[in-house]
This record gives sequence, C-alpha cells and structure tokens, in this order.
Amino acid sequence: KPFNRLLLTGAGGGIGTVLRDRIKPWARVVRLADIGDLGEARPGEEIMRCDLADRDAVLAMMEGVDAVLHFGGISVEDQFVPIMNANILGLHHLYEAVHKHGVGRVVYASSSHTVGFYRTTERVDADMPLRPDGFYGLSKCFGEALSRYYYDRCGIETVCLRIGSSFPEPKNARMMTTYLAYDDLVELVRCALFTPRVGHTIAFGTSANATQWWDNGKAAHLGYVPRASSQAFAGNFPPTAERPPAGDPTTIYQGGPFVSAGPMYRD
Ligand code: 15L
Repeated sequence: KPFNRLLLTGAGGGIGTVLRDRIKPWARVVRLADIGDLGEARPGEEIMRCDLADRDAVLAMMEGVDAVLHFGGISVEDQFVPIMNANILGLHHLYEAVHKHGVGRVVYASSSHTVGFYRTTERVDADMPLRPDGFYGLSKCFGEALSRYYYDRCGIETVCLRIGSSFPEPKNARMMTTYLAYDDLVELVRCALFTPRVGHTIAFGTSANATQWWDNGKAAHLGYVPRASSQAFAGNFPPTAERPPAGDPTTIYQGGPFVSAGPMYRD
C-alpha cells in the first residue's frame, strides 16, 4: 500500500464517514481522529479522540503519520470563538505537529465559502481575491493562507479543496451547482494525495454539474475529472418549486444561506 499511516481528521463527520471506508486501500493503517466518538476500530484502523484546540493532543495524533487528510473542525457558520478554537487555533496546532513530525503532505478541507460573496453570475478561479461569507469562510481563508505559509517556509505541501456541497444528493436548487458526488469527492482526494509535486494548490470540488461557478484551471495538474452530475436530481427542483424571492441574498451570492447566517449580515 502506498502509505504506512494515513491520518483522517473529522472522521466522524459527513465526509469523514464516507472517506473512512474508501481510503483503506491507500494505507497499511488509517488513523481516524475526531472530537466525538468513532466507535470500535475496524481492521486496519486506529482511533484517536482529539480536540484540535488541544495542542498536546494534536501533537500526539500526528506521531508516525505519513500524510494527513484534514476534514476536522467546524463545518458550518457559528459564533467566532468556537470557530477560532477549532479552525484557526486548531489549524495552527495541526501544522506545527505536521512540521514537527516531518509529514510531507496535507489535504485540507477548505470551502467554497472562502469566496461565497461572489455573485452567482460570476465565474471564480483560485487566484481571485478571497471573499469569505462569514466567520466559517474566514477561518477557511486563514487555513489557505496558513498552509501557503508552511509551504513557503518549510516545504510542506498542501492541496486546499474548496469543496462545494458533498452530500448524498443536492438538498436545494443552489446545490444543483455546488454538488460534489461522493465518488467524485473520493477521486478529488485521491488526486490531491497522490499527484507528485503539488506545492500549494487550491482546487474547487464539484461534480460535472450543468451550471459551474468555479474554474478549476489552476488545479489542472491534479488531473481531477469529475464523472457524476447533479443533473440526475434535476427533477427534485423544478422551476415551479418554491425558491427564495428575487433580491434574496441567498440567490444573489454563491454562498447561499451562509451569507446571511452570521451575526454581521445587514440588508
Ligand atoms: C460548507 O462548507 C459546509 O461545510 C457544508 O456543510 C455545506 O453547507 C456546504 O458548504 C455548502 O455550501 O453547501
């Protein structure tokens, strides 16, 4: 197997649960970490309870690890302090541990909410200015900048995945554009982990949906080719189905409901 020990953080989350089963062929041992209970370790697994805000726990979690799939942290809009602890302080702990233990590569779950304040009429690529749509998006911007710094300073490679919406199926009309099917998610993570010499790369994560807001040209070297499409679910969101009213920020901006979820939003 290509890796001896692969660490997956956030292994109990929605995406973590999918990856838990699918990454087994990539490593002799998959170390699963989460702040919550992960149940019993199955064959080829190690389980660790870890709060990212706990520096010593993060250091211990990283021991003997070859590469990290970092899907831990808060994944929705929240108050600033919990986001700061898990996603900002936690990310600092993670990269200090990565550096200390000589880990070569991180695949980081960033988010499209780093650019959620672009309009749905705009097409965004990885070099365009960040436009976070809340504290959650801001924490992901921090992660992208932090990982860039650790690459420039220490040569630690990171692929930041600006994941759209990875669920069993799109839950609303917006997700017809942002949908990332699980098979495509696994393929994107595989490309991010195994492509030689990625340096610091930012890639968007969607399936081959009919509408596209994001241009993945800057991540072409990953060779990621999506195969699924949200079109399979088009019937769930017919034009007659209820939609937000015109002028609603959730239809104007790519971030959808996130743009008005935070306490800072004003009309
Ligand atoms: C995200 O970044 C969240 O982690 C996820 O829960 C979804 O809400 C997704 O974005 C989205 O925009 O649909």
